[in-house]
Amino acid sequence: MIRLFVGIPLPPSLQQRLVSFAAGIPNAHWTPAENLHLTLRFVGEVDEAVANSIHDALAELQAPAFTMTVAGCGTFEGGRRAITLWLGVEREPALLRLRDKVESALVRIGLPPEGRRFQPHITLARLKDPPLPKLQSFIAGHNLFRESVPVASFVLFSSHLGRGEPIYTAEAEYPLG
Ligand code: 3AM
Repeated sequence: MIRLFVGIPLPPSLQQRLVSFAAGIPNAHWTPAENLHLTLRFVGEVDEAVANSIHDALAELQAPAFTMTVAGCGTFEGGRRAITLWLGVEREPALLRLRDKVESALVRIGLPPEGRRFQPHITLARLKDPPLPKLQSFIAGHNLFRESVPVASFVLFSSHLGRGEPIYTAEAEYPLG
């Protein structure tokens, strides 16, 4: 079995820039630079045959290259206390269409549809019980961040969960036209 997700990696220069934000909130678990990405579609554990059909389906997908804009900062509330701290990604039509095409391609080959609304974001940290003033000041300090990057491909990542950080590996990369 292999744990997969479809995403857009960030250029190393932007990863380095974002990882430099990782300060000011006690007990935050910050995403390491190399793991900073945009998830288009989480897949989960699948066997090798399904992984191969996912790859074939994604390889056939056609969509244009576009510019992705990272802007804004916010949180998702998780279970009782877990909080995801993120930078937003603008909901531009080309990104939403790519996400829809990925979703349709995966559903066509028999994967269950994604039940959750697509909220494009880059996870900066996972927080447990953060002191609210520190969290608010982090958000206020980063909410005006804005950076656009060209997106010329998307990637099928595997995710290996171990004791430490998950290890994301680009299993295949699909060019955008
Ligand atoms: O891109 P982010 O960090 O928001 O949280 C996981 C990460 O999201 C998410 O998939 C991305 C790559 O691992 N993820 C992990 N398990 C998940 C699940 N069961 C999940 N998303 C939805 N359902």
